Amino acid sequence: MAIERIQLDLLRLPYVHFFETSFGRSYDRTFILTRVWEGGVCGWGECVAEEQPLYGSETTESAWHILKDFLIPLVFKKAVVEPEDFARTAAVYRGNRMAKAGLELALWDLKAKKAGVPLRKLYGGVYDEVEAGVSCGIEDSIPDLVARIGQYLDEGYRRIKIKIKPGWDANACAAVRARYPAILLQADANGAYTLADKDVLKTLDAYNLLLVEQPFAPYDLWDHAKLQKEMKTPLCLDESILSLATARAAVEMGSCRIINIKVGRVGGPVEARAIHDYCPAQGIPVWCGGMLESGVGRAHNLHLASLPNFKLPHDLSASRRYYQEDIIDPFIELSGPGKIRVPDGPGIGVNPVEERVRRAAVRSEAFTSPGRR
Ligand code: OSB
Ligand code: MG
Repeated sequence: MAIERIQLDLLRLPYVHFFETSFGRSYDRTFILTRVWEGGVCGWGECVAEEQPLYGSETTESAWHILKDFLIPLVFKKAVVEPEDFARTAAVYRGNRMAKAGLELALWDLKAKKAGVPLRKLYGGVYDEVEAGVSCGIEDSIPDLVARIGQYLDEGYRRIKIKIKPGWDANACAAVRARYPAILLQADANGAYTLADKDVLKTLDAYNLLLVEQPFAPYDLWDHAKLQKEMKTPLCLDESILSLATARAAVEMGSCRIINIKVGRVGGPVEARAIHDYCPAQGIPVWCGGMLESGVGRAHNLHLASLPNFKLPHDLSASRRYYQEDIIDPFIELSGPGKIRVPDGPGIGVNPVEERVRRAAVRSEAFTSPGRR
C-alpha cells in the first residue's frame, strides 16, 4: 500500500482571549492542518509553525514550502506509509522540524486508525487521563492576571503557568502567590533574559515555583548551566531542546533539571519518544508542552502525554480555553479537576468537522501520488 493523497490547509482561528508572551501579543492562530489518505482511511496532523519566526525559525509559509516541495514528494517517491520510515527518510533534510512533525503526526493517526486502536496504544501509553495545566499570557495589569487565574482555578485547573519577561516577573509571581498560596505555579520566559539578569531570576526562588522555563536564548545551554547552579528552582528547557542530541547535551552540562517535550519542536513523535526514553535514567522528568494547537494537535499531544515518563502537569487545556469554536468534535474538556481524558476512539479519537475546517481555511492544496490518477 502507499499514500494516495495528501492535503494541506492553512487555517486561521481567533483566540477567545489574546495571548501575550515576551515575543508580543496575538489575537489568532494561523497553522497548517495535514491529512494523508490510504485505502479510504484518513490520518490527521497539525504543523505548529506560527506566522512569525519568533518562538522558532520556521513559519507557516516556510513549512508549507518544505512540505509541498520536499516532504510530500518524498512520501510519494519512496512510497512511505509507516511513520517510523517517514522519520528516517525525512532526516536527510536538515531542520524544518515542525514541517516534518506535521506530516509524521498524520501518518501516526492513519496507522492507529488502520489498526482500529487509540494512538495511545500504539505509543505504549500507560495513562488514560493526564494532568491538565493552563498557560496564562501577560495581561494589561497584574490585577487582570490574578483575576484571570482565579477564573481558570474556578473552572477546575490546578496547575498554572505564567509568562514572564523583564519587568513582569518577580512582581507577577509575588502577586499570584499572595492571592493563591497553595497552587502549582510555574513561569516561562521564552528566552527573554540573559545572564546579566541573573540576580532578578534568582529572586524567583522565593515563590515556590515548580520550574522556571527557558530563561535564556535557545542556543545558550552554557549560561543555563551557570544559572541552574545558583538556583534552587529547577530550570526547564523548551526552545533549546530540538532533538535527543540537544537533550543529552543540556542534561550532561547541567543546563536544566526538567524537559518540556513538544512534538513539533523536535521533529515528530519518533524523536519525542527518543527524548522521553532517555530522560528517566538521568533523573529528568518530562512534561508535554503546547503551541496553542487546535483540537487536532492537542488530541495528538494527549496521546503522547500518556507515555510513562510524562510526570509533571502539561500545557494541555480544554478546547474552550483557546478557541470559541474548535475544529473538532467532541471538544476537549476537563474530565475532572485538573485532568483530561485521552480520547478513546481509533487514532487521535476526535473528528475534525469539515465545515468548520472549510470556514477557517485561508488556503488549501491537495497532492496526489504521481503513480495514481
Ligand atoms: O513557550 O510554551 C511556550 C504557546 C506558543 C508558543 C510557545 C509557548 C506557548 C504556550 C502555550 O505556552 C501552551 C498551550 O498550548 O497551552
Ligand atoms: Mg515555553
